[in-house]
Amino acid sequence: MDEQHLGTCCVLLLLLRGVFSTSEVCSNHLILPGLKGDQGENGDEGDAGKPGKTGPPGPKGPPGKPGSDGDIGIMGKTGPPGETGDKGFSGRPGHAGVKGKPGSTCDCGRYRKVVGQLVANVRKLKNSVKFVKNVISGIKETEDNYFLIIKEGKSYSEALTHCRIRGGTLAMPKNEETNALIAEYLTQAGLSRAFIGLHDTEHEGQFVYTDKTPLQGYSKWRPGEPNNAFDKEHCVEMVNTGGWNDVECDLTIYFVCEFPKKKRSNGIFS
Ligand code: MAN
Ligand code: CA
Repeated sequence: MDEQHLGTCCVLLLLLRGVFSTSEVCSNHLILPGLKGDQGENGDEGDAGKPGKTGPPGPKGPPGKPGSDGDIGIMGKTGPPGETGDKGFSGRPGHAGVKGKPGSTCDCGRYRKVVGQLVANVRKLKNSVKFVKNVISGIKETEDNYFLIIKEGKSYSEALTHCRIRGGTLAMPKNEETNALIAEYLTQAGLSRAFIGLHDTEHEGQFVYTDKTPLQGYSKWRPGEPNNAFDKEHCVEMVNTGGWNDVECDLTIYFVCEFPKKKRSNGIFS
């Protein structure tokens, strides 16, 4: 092979560099370095760098402006009372009073006492007149008793006292004959109701007469009575049909007294 062919062969070999090893192909030949290539293109811009470390804290800032005023607080507790003030000045003397009546030589205290007694007696007399007026206006009787309607509104206990201080008690109808007589009496007097002497103030539901005796096989309760309405009814009224109803003892209504014609065996009127 001539020198020209040898050169051509080596150029080809150079082109094949990177595919085959030159030392293997051209081991017996001189291999010259090629020309320096053109400058390469600039590379792409690199990625953003990693964030830097947190710096040290900055210097302390200036103090802020004072805030606006707060709301007014709740009123405090009342303080303890102060000490008593000094006594005021005396007022000016008042005008002179009117001249008194001429004095007497009597023992006035004694007369005043007598007048007081007279006033009390007049009051008693007035009550007696009222009672007698009632008697005159009508009285009913059975074999054993007189019955009298008292047209004065009183509570049960006041009514009972009224009858007792006159020697009687509240009416105690213990049989149909007496009950019917009192009922007729109420109707004639134009009354619709009146207290009679029956109550259960000591034991609820156990009615006794004012002489403390229990019902004696006779009663005249209206239908549905006694019902102790509102748990407050412990005294008894009779209505003008003769029926009985338990009512409040504090009611103020007329009432019927009963007076025995003769003393009872124990010597008291009961
Ligand atoms: C009604 C009834 C009676 C009761 C009176 C009270 O008439 O309930 O039983 O005594 O009311 O006013
Ligand atoms: Ca009742």
